[in-house]
Amino acid sequence: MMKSPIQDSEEEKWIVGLPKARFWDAMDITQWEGFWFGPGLLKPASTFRSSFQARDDDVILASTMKTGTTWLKSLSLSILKSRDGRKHDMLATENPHFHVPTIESALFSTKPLHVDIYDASAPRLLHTHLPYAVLPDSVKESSCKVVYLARNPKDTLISMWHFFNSFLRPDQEPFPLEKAVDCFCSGLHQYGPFSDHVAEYWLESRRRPDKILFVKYEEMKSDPKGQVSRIAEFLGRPFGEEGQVDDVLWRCSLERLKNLEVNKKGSILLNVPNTSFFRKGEVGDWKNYLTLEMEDRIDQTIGLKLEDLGLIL
Ligand code: PAP
Repeated sequence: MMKSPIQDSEEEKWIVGLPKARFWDAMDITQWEGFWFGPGLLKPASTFRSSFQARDDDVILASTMKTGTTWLKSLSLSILKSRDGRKHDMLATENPHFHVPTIESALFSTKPLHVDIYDASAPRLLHTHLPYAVLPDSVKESSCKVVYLARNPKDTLISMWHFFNSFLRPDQEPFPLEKAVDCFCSGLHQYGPFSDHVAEYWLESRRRPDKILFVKYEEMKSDPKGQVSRIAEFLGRPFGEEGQVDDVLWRCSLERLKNLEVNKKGSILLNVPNTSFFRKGEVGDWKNYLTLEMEDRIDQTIGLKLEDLGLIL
């Protein structure tokens, strides 16, 4: 594995000087290049940025948190590496995050990794939560492909709220939703601001549609066959046989993944239980939680900003 060209001491110095904030009651976050990062992620993010050499046949999945990454990882893995799931179903043996590592978390992990992200077999299938601005130049300049998954901000927030609540002790109250909305609207959360994260990839995907495929979670739900075929074509692996798309969709379905033994126990990363990646997977679940006032705040800040760029989520 390649070493960071930045020495530890130097690196700590630049991190110490960056703006800090508290994200909900969950963690300290640090601002770098206009975005907020959770503890320990800046060093791997800068290592990735400065030393990763993309290959032309790499596939990089990208997303901000809780937009359906686990689904996109499962689908892309099935399209690229586990086409004939009846013979070789990789999802049945390990959690999708095991097979498709999130680069910055993988570099950060203290656990020995099963894949060396630098030496993984081609085509390398990797993921990042990092904003477009901090992707390595080699990712931007090589012919590697990027698939970005976006989701409605209100559903993303509710998914995030449940995710962090799942780590609370039974005697702890959930973080007040009102405050969670405040933080989300002002961009104070891991990989936030949400609108800037989405906007950067959106604009770049419009500038270079052959390089970045922009996918919406809601369209995956309403037209799964169409969207998965679109991803497969973009990755140069269109479906041929009748029934292949249905098979991939079934293997990657929330119902199936949630009930696989491998996802009902254990944790893939830093005590994040595998179960926490699978919840309801519904469009519009926010309606069960947000007041009209909260809805309006998100629409007027994040929603309008994206609409101005021609993006409706
Ligand atoms: P991450 O950022 O921690 O990787 P991510 O996978 O992006 O999480 O998002 C989790 C959301 O995707 C959950 O949404 P919910 O909280 O609204 O339910 C989860 O249920 C949903 N999800 C996970 N797997 C699937 C799947 N196979 N199909 C559809 N949605 C899924």
